[in-house]
Amino acid sequence: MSDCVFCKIAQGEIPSNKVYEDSQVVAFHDLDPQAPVHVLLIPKEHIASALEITPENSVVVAHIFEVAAKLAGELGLQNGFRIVNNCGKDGMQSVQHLHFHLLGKQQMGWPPF
Ligand code: IU
Repeated sequence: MSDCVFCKIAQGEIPSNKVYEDSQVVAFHDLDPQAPVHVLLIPKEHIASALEITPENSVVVAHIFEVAAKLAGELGLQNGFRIVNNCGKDGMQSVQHLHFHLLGKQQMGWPPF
């Protein structure tokens, strides 16, 4: 999508601090980290939110979780981590391109609100 910031990051049109890239997925450090490790994983394909996941595009979601597990190992998150997807207004989604937050290197709390 032409006016989507994360599409532009995925295409390399906007610089980001990338930690992983393949033909389907890009992962980069969040500009405003909420934990010592805070990486965003996005599909290169524009999917607006978790509400737009379909049987046709859902394979990339499983791939994102595989990549997240690999990155968790590389980024020193052997003690655990959290993967978050914010969806829609109530979910506090601010960028309308599907993304998963990989957060770690600290003790998390629960519940998250
Ligand atoms: P959210 O789940 O939509 O609320 O998260 C969007 C995240 O994208 C948020 O943590 C921002 O700091 C982050 N981000 C970024 O890393 N780089 C950007 O250019 C923009 C947002 I716009």
